[in-house]
Amino acid sequence: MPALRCELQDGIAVVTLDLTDHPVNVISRAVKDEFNATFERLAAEPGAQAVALFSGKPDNFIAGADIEEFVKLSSAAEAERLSADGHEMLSRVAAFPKPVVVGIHGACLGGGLEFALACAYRVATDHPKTQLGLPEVQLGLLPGAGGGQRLPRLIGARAALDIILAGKVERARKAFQLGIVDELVPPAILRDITLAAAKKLAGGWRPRRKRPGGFVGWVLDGNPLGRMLVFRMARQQVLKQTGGNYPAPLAALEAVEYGLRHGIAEGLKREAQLFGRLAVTDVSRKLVQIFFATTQLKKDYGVADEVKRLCIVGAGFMGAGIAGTAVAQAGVDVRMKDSDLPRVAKGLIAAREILDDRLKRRRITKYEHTRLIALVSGSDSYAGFGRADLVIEAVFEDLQVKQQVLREVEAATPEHAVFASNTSTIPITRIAEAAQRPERVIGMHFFSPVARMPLLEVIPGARTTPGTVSTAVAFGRRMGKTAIVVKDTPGFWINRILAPYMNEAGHILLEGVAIEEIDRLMVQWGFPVGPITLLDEVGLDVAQKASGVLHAAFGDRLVPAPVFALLVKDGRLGRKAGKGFYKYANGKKRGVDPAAYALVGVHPNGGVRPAEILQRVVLTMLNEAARAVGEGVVRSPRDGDIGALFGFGFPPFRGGPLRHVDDLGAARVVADLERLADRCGERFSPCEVLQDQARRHGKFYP
Ligand code: T1G
Repeated sequence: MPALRCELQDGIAVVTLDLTDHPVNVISRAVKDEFNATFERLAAEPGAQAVALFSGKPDNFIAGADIEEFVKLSSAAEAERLSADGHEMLSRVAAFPKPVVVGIHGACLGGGLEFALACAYRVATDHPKTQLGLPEVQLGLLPGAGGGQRLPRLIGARAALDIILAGKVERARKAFQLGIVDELVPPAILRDITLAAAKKLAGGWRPRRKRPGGFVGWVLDGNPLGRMLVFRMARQQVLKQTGGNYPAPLAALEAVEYGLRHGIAEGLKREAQLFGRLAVTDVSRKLVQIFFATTQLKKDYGVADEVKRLCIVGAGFMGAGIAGTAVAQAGVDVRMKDSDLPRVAKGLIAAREILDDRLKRRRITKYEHTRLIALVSGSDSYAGFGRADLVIEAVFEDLQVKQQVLREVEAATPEHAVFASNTSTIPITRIAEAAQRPERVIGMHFFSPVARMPLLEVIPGARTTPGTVSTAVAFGRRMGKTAIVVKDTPGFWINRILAPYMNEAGHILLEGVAIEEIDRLMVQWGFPVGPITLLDEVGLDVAQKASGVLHAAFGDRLVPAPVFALLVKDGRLGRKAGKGFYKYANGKKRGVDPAAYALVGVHPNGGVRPAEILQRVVLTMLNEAARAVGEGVVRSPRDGDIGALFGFGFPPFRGGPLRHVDDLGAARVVADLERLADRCGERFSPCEVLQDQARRHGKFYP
């Protein structure tokens, strides 16, 4: 079926793009050929004074170039050719002898936005589904169809770099404020306004656009010295954020700078060369695999019951975080309950702060803020639970307390209501022993802070039904979470593989390695923060409790590092207590607290070599991850890797712990673990899964 439909309407060629065999519009080679043929025909069509392009999809404009296509590219030269073909097509659109106007509704990303940028005029709908951006660096690429050349010239270098280097996607209103979009309209009149603009342009009218980037943009972008300053600062920022592990943002920076210096034609050539090189890197392959894995994950677990009212028991830090995030993301009616009204009031304030933050960052309008605030209510009784579809408890981490809450909730809620526990250490099956309806009991383990951490672990108990799993997963997704279903075993997935990683950091600290050195090495390896900083963020009391549960369940392999207990005893709970391994003041980290060393009875003396630190901290996690996969803790290596990436920032360019085992090779991992076991103790003995893979030359991703 052709992707383009074309009809003449009152002197305007109305072109509709609709890939009927694909859920979203993408620009593939075939679509490119159709565009070229169509524009060639329209150039000679006397009945067409202008072109107006729309998407035939209900809520998707163009999702970019066809990712499926460029993952098949085998050489840089081939990828460079693909990019150059895109340039040829869009240069034809940009130089088209008649005005080309696009009416954008839905996602307009990557090559889709690059197509729109080549057009003469852009109209977009003011709708949450209408998002515009150049997310290519998220795939280890750079905008390969002229985005790095046209966007800086439209909105200024700084604003363009802000979008390109972070792979940002902006809502339509922001895109309009930046000048990417010329008109912002309600969906109902998108077609009319777009056709009217095409008519006006056909009659010779031209839009008056503000200077790209405004006065400051003119000063900085408009002269070599200003531009050099902008690019130097941008380069420093990229290196600081990526640690040099991600080549794409630096390449994108080079393409933009080169084009501004040597003109669009030369810029496009450099862009194609750089795109070619990036497209065949291992980093890009890994990031594209993550995109497809997360996309597939969205499809698992079938159809769920609609949750219209969420109730939350426990208005503390986690409960309020869940409430605020649920309202902000899912726009659902939320009722919080705690034992007394002062606690409820505190929870409501904390939940509201999440909405206030969204308003402050212009993620929502004042009207939306007011509407969402009205959705959150609270009480010190179960009043209002009679209409609950889902109840999430976030009360004190104690089995009896949770079972009592479960009994009370079942008495107050309808038969169909799902009861979810936010527990991080107690088996769901144990909690469900107190249930009248154990099939509706499940775990929904959120990570702190709920508003920012993207992962949700969904844990079915022994008698939880698939429908309950689907409801919990679907609602987690409505909250903007990436949900993985994990087995009801101690520590579930994230805490299970983080525990040995954190323990090993504690052991290495006791061997005289400085706290900053341990954290620096792991950040350099690709983590967002080091293990010691992570302990302070999570809370040392929480870490101690979780590692105690794992030690009890899995034996000495996971014995907690003694340092945790020593700091907890001294009230050093981490950031939330203003002190842990680091000191904190006014919410900011103020460096390592020397008193922490005194407390654990060690003074940094250099200790273990960096290479060994890395090996011990990383391999102990890989070993536990392989073991847990073998026990079925996660449903697939894909889920385990996605969980580690979204749960605690395992370096995406390494693909996840299981992909990393594949890259290293099981035989090498086993040999290294055996050497560490000889030197540092039994906790490093390679698990059976790895030994078996080493023997069979097997892989987690065959
Ligand atoms: N190419 C191929 N398939 C794509 C695709 C793409 N660009 N985008 C989505 N799909 C598939 C996806 O795999 C899934 O397939 C289905 O569409 C629905 O996706 C030259 C080089 C657009 C916001 O990075 O962010 O342009 O599993 O479940 O939740 O400079 O998809 O159903 O068979 O995610 O409604 C840049 C990636 C490409 C955007 C829609 N573009 N896509 O979300 O649906 S590189 C992107 C998304 C590029 C140029 C460069 C989202 C979405 P299946 P979905 P959704």
